[in-house]
Amino acid sequence: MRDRIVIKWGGGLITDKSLMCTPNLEVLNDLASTVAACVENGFEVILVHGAGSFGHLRSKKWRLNEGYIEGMKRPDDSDCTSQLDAVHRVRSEMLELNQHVCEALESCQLIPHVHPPHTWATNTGPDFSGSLEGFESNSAGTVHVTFGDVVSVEGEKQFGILSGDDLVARIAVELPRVQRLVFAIGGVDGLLRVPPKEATDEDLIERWSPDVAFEGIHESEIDVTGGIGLKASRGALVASHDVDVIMVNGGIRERVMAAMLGEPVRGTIITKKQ
Ligand code: IP8
Repeated sequence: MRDRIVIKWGGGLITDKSLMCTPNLEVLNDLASTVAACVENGFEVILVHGAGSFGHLRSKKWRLNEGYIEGMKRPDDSDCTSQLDAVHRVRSEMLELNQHVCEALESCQLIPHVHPPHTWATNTGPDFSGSLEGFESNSAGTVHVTFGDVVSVEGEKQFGILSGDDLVARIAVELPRVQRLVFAIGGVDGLLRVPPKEATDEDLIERWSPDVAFEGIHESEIDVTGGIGLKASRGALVASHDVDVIMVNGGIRERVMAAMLGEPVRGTIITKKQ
């Protein structure tokens, strides 16, 4: 039985967040090679990816994170006719991003087994519903893959956004033999003491627990989920179940590789509340 590593590829890392539906193919290929190397080292890898410009922009415009809004007016310059139309569009755009992810994995001889959340999960947040049984099976070279998505929500809301950060939390806690959870994020080395624009190398928080303050940019005008703060809080939740959790700069292949293999690396180790 092989040990498992759960990795989250941030949406801001694998897409150009400012341009609608634009993947970052170079980064995807680099990241896929780290998964292949881990599999060669005898680990099972479960991959969860974020949405970036494939999910957040349209979801924000149509306020999909708030659920169904009776009589919502069509926003200016939208090519969708209603919130429900936007739900379908975001789901299909997420499948499109996932296709890029799968192609990168396949080019490294890996076999992706995809679980789109809207087909098996309901409700949002860390206690969302849905069986994780599908992620249990594993044959050599297979990588289970899932991603942040628009899912059905019980009651008046009807739908909502399930973040990949909530998916990794449940997967890392509930599946057996998970050794580590790695967050590969875009543009920063980990959690910082000062805003990223002002930060020097010394401002990286190397070991973080929820009682330590940090500064992170949350692009609330773009993001419909919780940005780096959500990763930190879900990371601490996972750490409280004795799974190692680390956040690294996903743009640097060697760091992602080292983090996945549990080797010392520049980044932020996340621990439970002290
Ligand atoms: O980027 C968000 O997932 P995240 C999913 O993992 C959508 O938070 C559809 C915006």
